[in-house]
This record gives sequence, structure tokens and C-alpha cells, in this order.
Amino acid sequence: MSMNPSGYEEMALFLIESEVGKREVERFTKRRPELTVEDGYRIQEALIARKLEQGYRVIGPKMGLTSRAKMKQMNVEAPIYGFIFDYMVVEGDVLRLDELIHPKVEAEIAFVLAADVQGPGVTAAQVLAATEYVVPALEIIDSRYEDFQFALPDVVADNASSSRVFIGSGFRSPVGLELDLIGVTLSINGEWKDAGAGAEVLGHPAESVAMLANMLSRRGQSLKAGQVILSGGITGAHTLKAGDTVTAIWDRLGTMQFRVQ
Ligand code: OOG
Ligand code: MG
Repeated sequence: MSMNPSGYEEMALFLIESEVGKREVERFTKRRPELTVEDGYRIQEALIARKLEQGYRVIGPKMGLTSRAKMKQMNVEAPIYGFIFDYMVVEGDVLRLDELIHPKVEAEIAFVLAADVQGPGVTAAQVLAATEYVVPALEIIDSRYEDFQFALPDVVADNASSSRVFIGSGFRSPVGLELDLIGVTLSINGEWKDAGAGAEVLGHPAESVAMLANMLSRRGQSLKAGQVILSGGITGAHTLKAGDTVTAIWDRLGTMQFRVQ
């Protein structure tokens, strides 16, 4: 038997408890199929507010489900956003499995802006003009839901499965880089798992960041200078187990590697 939280606040606390207790929970839409994506964002807002109260800091917003690979893999049909917190950024090259439920890894391009970007009406060109650096990232997603299964309102509520992130050291100006053509290969234990190019992400990663600015503006929010903004998985997400070594080799952005312990 699982509890059945009612209000947005209660549902947010239910998800935080799942994260902290490292126990997967039943997705909300199983019992309440009427929940909407809008409800999902209200729950997410309550969850973010609680984490801020607890003293955690937002590193930046992230886009999710921006590639066909991801939408198909998760059986959902629209991009979503969430927020990355300071405690999610992994220092060093070890991912601790005992802190997580059933983590997966995906390769992404992150943006660091030199100036705030406020929607609506933001274009990819405006995002690129405001971008100070791009940097490769390996995002670790860890849905709080049983078997990593959810509908869109559930995953929105769950802060888009945000869990951990490795940020690469290759900070580069986007000037002269064709981010849509930048490729990455993802291997685990030397075995090739996946590959893709920036174009997997809505045609161009800057399109995704522009869409993020426009989505945030509906709730009176904007992208801020200095934030690290994940533009969405280029590859599919791959399940991790103890002992794995994950390697991402990026065209022009360097190589990233970490171990799972
Ligand atoms: C939702 C998070 C998706 C991405 O980059 O597509 C995401 C999920 O797949 O669990 O972060
Ligand atoms: Mg992601």
C-alpha cells in the first residue's frame, strides 16, 4: 500500500522523501489520471520552493525530452523543464550509487550566459548572442517513480528526473562552433552505447534554450547570466551499475569520464 498525497505541497514532499530515502514511489497518474502538465509544474514549484528553504541553490534550469530519442524512450511527447541544484553537481569523477535509486546517464551540451535572457519571443540567435560559454555535460537522471515509468505530469512534478550532473572542463565560446554538428559518443566499460549530434536537440541546442526561456516566461521567470543551463539529452539515457566506467568523447569539446561506485 502506498500513501496517496492530495495537495501540491504534499505531493512535492512525497517526491522529496522518495529522493532522500532513495525509494521509488508510485507515479501520481496511476491513481489520478486527470492530473495535467500544469498540475505537474505546480507540484514542481512547491518542490523547488522547499529545496530553496532547505538552503540549496539553483545552478540553472534544464530542458528535458527535447530529442526524438528521449521522447521515444520515455514514451512522452513534449519538452519539459526542471532545475539543477548545487548539491547535484558532482565534484571529481565518481558517481555514488548508494545516494541514488536507478540512475541513468545522458550526454548534453550546457550553456553559460553572459546576460539574462527573458522571453517570450526569444530566438536561438538571441540565445547564442547572449552565450558566454558552452560546456559538455553528463547528466544523471534518476526518476523517483517505479521502474522509471511516468506520464508527462509525473515527470514534470519530479523536477524532470534531475539528480546529478558532471560538468566538463571544456568551456568554449560558441562563436565558430556549429553546435548542431558537434557529435558525441557514449561508451560504458569500453563498449559503445550511443552517439548523436547537437541537432538531435530540436535541430540545434540553442533552439532548446530559446524554448526554455519562452516556457519560463509564462511563469514570470527568465534565464540568468552565470547559470549553467542543460539543453537536453543528445543521446538516449543509459542505466548505470556499480563498477561501470562511463566515457563520453566529444567532437571539439573534449573527453569526459567517470566511475560508478
Ligand atoms: C526526464 C528527464 C529528461 C533530458 O535531457 O531529456 C532529460 C527523463 O527522461 O526521465 O533530462
Ligand atoms: Mg537531461
